[in-house]
Amino acid sequence: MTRLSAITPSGHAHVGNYLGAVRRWAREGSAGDLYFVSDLHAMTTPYHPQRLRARARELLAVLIAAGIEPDQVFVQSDLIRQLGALTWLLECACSFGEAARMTQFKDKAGAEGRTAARVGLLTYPVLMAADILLQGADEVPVGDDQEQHVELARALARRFNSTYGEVFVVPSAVTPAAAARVRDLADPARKMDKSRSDAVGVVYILDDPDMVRRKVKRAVTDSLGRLEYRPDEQPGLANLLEILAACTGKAPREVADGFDSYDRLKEAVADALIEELRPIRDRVRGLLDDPLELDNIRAAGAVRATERGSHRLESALRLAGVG
Ligand code: AQP
Repeated sequence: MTRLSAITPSGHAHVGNYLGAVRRWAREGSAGDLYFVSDLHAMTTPYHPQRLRARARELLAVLIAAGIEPDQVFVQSDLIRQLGALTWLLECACSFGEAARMTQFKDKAGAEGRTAARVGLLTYPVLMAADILLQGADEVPVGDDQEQHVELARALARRFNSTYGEVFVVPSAVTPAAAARVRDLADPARKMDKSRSDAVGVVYILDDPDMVRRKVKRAVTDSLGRLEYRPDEQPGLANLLEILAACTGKAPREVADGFDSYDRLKEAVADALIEELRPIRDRVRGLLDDPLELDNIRAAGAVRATERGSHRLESALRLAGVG
């Protein structure tokens, strides 16, 4: 059984990525799982090439530092030739209407105006289908926002299999067990985001302890002065309680009982986050300072993922009458 998950280098990794995804992958994943840095997905909107390269490297280091086995990781663009070929086959099996009705496309292209949007923004769900189908993933854990993309991958796999011949595993979308949805400390109405330009409410994995403390101290709460876990009425406070709960393994309500002031709670959240992130940050820095180790992990991951997908791609090309 293969489960496939990814993280996009659209910015520096933050505590939401860590508590909500990467730490769980490391702790709860199984040996057959695959994790990749989806750098090609970070190109659908304007981006900076050197920054993309550096962030892809940083995220690969984060996966390893969090405890994911090096033989389970790879970087997407290391498979760009295979993925490019498979994406084309799948694009030729995908209708314009199917791609254009993806909610994410409508949301993101809506902001820019559809005609100005990059074609890659329209077609990246097909690239995502290629990511999944090339590796023969059985399951793809996704949040609500990505479920539609896995549906597309299922539809394309079925269509290709029935039109040209059986080659692809039809994947399922699985909903991961509820995880902390970490919200922005400065704006608890929004989730913590990598690509946010204003970083005051985003705690990055690589932030030093002083910075973490400063951001937590400035976290928006409320003027009610009630130390209770009430996410609807007190979202900022609830976010802090959830973060502390995720770091201590307790329930947010239980955490709330231990404090009598917002300031003390913030101190405790800052302490817990600093300790939670310290070993990860140290290991990420170590990996970034030792390019050889990270290069070796990356190169081995590329070979494994390429080999894993090559027979499927060869069969698909043959069945499609090309190559
Ligand atoms: N705030 C969050 N709380 C909990 N989990 C989160 N994830 C992202 N933000 C939070 C989870 O991290 C994994 C990798 O995320 P992604 O690279 O697919 O990025 P994303 O979901 O689009 O959100 P980001 O990290 O904030 O990036 P941008 O700014 O580009 O949207 C996923 O499992 C995700 O659920």
